[in-house]
Amino acid sequence: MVAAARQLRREFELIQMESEFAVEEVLTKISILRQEFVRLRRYNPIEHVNSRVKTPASTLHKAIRLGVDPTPASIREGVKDIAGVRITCSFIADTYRVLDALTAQADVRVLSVKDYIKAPKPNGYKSLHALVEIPVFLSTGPVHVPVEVQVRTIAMDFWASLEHKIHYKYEGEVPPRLVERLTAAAKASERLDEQMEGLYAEVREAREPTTDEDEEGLDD
Ligand code: 0O2
Repeated sequence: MVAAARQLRREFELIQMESEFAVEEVLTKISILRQEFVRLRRYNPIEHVNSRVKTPASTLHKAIRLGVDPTPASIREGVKDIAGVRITCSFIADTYRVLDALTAQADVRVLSVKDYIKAPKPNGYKSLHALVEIPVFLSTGPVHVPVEVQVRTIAMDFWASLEHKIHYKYEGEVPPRLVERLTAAAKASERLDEQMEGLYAEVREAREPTTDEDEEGLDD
C-alpha cells in the first residue's frame, strides 16, 4: 500500500518535472526568436512572456472537471495544459507572426490551434491558443511533452486577467450587470487594438522601411 502510494507520487512528480522542462524549452525558443527579431529586424514583437506549471492539486482538479481518470497515465492522455506559456505582444499582427515562427520549428509538433482572436468566446475572450508538443531530452531518452501556448495583445491580456479575477471571485456565477460591463470592456479593448495597430502602421509608413529587415522598432 505504502509502496503503491510512493510510486503514484513519483509518477506525478515525473509529470510535473517534464512539464517544467518543456516550459523551459519553449521559453528558450521564444527568447531566441525575440533576440533574432531585435538584432536582425530591429523590432521587438513580444512585450512579455509568462509561464506556469499546474500544481498536482490543480492538475487533479482539472482531470476531474474534464472527466479524466485521476491516474498518471490518463492524466498524460487527457490533461494537455499542465505546462502553459503566455506570450503578450504589442499588436494583433505580431500574435500571428510570433505563433507562426514558433510552430514552424521542426521539433514543435502542433496538436491543435484555436483562434479566439478571429472567433472570440461569447464573453469576449480573445487569444490565440496552440497546443504543441515539445521533445524533452532526459537521461532515459526523449519524452514528448504538451505545452499550451497562449498568444495575445496587451489589451486582450488586460481584459482576460480582469475577467479571470472576476470569474474566480464569483466562482463562475458572475452577476449579469458585470457580464454586460465585461462584454463592453472587451469591445473597448478591441477598438484600442485597432487604433494602436492603425497608429503604428502610419508611423511605419512615415519611416518608409524598404525591406522587412529594415523594419524599425519604436521601442528597441
Ligand atoms: P488557467 O488557470 O489559466 O490554466 P479547457 O482546457 O477544457 O478548460 P477549453 O475551452 O477547451 O477549456 O480550452 P481553451 O479554450 O483552450 O482554454 C483554456 C485556457 O484558456 C484556460 O485555462 C484559460 O487560461 C484560458 N481561457 C479560456 N477561456 C477564457 C475566458 O473566458 N477568460 C479567461 N480569462 N481565460 C480563458 P484554464 O485551465 O481554464 O485556467
